[in-house]
Amino acid sequence: MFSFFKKKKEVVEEVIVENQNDDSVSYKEQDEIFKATEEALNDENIEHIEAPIESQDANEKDEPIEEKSITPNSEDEVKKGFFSRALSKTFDNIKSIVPQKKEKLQFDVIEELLIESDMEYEIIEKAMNGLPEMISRKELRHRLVMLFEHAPDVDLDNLPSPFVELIIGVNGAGKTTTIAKLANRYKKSGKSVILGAGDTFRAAAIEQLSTWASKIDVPIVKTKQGHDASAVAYDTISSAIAKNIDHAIIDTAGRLQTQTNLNNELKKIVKVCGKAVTGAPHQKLMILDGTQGNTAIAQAQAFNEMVGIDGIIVTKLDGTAKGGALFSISNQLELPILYVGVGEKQEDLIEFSPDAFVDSLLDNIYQEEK
Ligand SMILES: Nc1nc2c(ncn2[C@@H]2O[C@H](COP(=O)(O)OP(=O)(O)O)[C@@H](O)[C@H]2O)c(=O)[nH]1
Ligand SMILES: [Mg+2]
Repeated sequence: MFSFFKKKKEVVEEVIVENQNDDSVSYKEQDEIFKATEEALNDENIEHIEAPIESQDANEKDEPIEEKSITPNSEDEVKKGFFSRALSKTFDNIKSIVPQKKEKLQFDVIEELLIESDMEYEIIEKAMNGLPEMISRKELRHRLVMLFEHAPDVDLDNLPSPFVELIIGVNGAGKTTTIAKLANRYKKSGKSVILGAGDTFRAAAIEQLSTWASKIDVPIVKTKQGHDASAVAYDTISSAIAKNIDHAIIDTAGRLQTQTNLNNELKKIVKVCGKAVTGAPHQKLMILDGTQGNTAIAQAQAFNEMVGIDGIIVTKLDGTAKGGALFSISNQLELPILYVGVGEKQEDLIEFSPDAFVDSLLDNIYQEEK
């Protein structure tokens, strides 16, 4: 027990040293939270773990929903339908360039429609290099799908429990809404979920996530505005362990006073997650606003340099004609796009599939292949 205590003490000290520039955190409180957590763990009375932090009780695990027996093909058809509805603005734009579906399309026409959909010119050149003057659907499809070569490196059928996801991105990108969508999705598939209100920078952010938590009916760990976000992350994970919860999803602030401040806070959260459970956060997900097209890439690069991103979720694709930015986002960042957000409701999240996305795009300009 002594060695455990000593180990935990080191955690607190390390955190304090690393965070000495961050004046928004009360060390005394942070220390109290860690001490309480430590005691709770030592007592093996884990129910006390959330004592310093206001939280709701975990719900009983939902009965797992029976898996639908759909073949991969029909699943792709369903996804294709989702993409064509959700990306209607992008596709309408493309259709205005190719009003009549064709068997083969001219090189220049394809180039133009990809530019129009906000795909970066460098990537268009790369994708189309060596293609003939008249391009068939098959030829173009192959090149476009290739742009999404970066597959997620998690084994979805074999996730650690709790599976910890840290949600990262600038303010307004759609982080909090996406957390609600993910939570809803996991819950619907029979998994249990806990949320961590780690955007402690704004009171409204904590409120917003709490509202979603009660709407979706999942527990949440939260603290007051200005308090330590990494303590929230730690307690969320500890609570997930104690209550055997499958998914812990942790929100973060999108902007602090300075970039250094944000950088330090994110690094600290990541480190503290790893102290709560080895290997956490298992995924650091970057949320990008799809209406920003390629400008979102620079943001993602900055965050990637700060903490290393594992996957991307692009939001607000329902409101934009810039859906082609998905190609550039994945290709330039060398990261997989895991989901896309297509509305403000909890159901408006589609699992991203390069095949279904490219096919639904090509359906708008090419005749069916014989
Ligand atoms: N149309 C649309 N709006 C979205 C989507 N995702 C988020 N939003 C809206 O974007 C705004 C900012 O979202 P929020 O989750 O608060 O962003 P955060 O600051 O990154 O946490 C809210 O009004 C959301 O309803 C989406 O996929 N489509
Ligand atoms: Mg938010």
